[in-house]
Amino acid sequence: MSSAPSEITSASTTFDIAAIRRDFPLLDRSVNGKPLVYADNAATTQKPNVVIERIKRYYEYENSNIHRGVHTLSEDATEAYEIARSCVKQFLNAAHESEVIFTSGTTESINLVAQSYARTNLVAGDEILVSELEHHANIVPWQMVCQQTGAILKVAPINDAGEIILEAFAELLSARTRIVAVGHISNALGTVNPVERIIELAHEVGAVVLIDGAQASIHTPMDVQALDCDFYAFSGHKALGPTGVGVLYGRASLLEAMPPWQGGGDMIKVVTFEHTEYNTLPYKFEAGTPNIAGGLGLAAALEYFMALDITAVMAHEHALLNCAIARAASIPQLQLVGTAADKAAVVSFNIEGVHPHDLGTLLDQQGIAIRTGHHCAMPVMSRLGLSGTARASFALYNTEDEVHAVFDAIEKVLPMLLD
Ligand code: C6P
Repeated sequence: MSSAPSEITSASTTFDIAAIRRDFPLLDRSVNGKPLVYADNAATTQKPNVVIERIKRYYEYENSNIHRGVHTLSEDATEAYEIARSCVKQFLNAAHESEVIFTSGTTESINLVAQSYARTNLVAGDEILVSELEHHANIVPWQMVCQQTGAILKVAPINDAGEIILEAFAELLSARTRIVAVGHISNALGTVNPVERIIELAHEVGAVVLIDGAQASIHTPMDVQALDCDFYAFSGHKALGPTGVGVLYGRASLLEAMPPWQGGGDMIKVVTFEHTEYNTLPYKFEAGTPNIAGGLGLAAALEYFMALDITAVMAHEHALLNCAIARAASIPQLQLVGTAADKAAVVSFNIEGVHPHDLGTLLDQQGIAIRTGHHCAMPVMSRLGLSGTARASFALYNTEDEVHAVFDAIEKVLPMLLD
């Protein structure tokens, strides 16, 4: 590759919260005249300088289409994109680069499996098993496949704490179960699901397992080979990377046998009007010009993350969770929603007599960003008898002071809301 004008470096190679915060320029801004407290990381994370710079460098210096040109720019961009794929492979601990398919995000990754694997392999009477916790992106694509094939969608129940009831899950498994699709971590409640056990149980009945890792990618150790899942989906933008790019990991033996989902350039070897020969993996599933800058930005994000002490990151996020739970417990009107034993740093709650949107709006005036509503998980809300919640979700760059700021602000606006 030709050398770039400047090398991109990251300040933090270990877990140093002050250094980490300096890497994220947006955290410095104020909102409504107050210092920003960004607690909406389950919706999307902020981006470190290395990601912003990587995308800028691509457009300033390297912009070219990939897998097509013989000129230097195109060859360089192609090489960079394939290095980005290797970086994702390393992040996931996939066995091979060909098992890493770039998509536009978790939603597209799940739809790809639904339309390529499930639509062609399932017949009427087959079953797809999801859980009550799922995000709409891990429900609706399966409902669509059920309509197309006559397969049946089964739903594993949760308990009042927001945990999948494993015994009930196991009872729903049978020889008819062809696909199990569950989230690694619930976006609405923060529950960390026992995916290792779920995968084991599903494999015992011969089902193929897709894990929706949108909320897990940078919040739990990642190893698709140790998990032994068949498919794993995640989004770049929830993993410190850009929007519009994501990943589908698939076991090579399954991907090989699956037909392409979309047709177009790059996913073919030979095209005639009589016959088209498809490309090899992973290109068979990457029709058209991909989000090249997005792929490079995602790799920069994952490299940044992998350079950190991941055990320390997890411990830090756990401390934030414990701090949030303790503060929540000190507000009598506040009711936590989702009290699983194993939780990520996502705290969902309601305040008696207060609409979550009203709370979110008043917190925004204090510079605090949280999400309110059903969190694209309406079935879990209805299971818990709620129309929505307020949700504070934290990431590696949040501090305990910020957790306190969220709850201090709730205490401050509460009298106005209850008036
Ligand atoms: N959850 C949230 O605020 P996309 O939009 O494709 O990047 O991710 C979809 C998705 C799938 N599964 C889970 C578990 C998710 O949390 C999300 C996105 C965001 O909770 C936006 S609704």
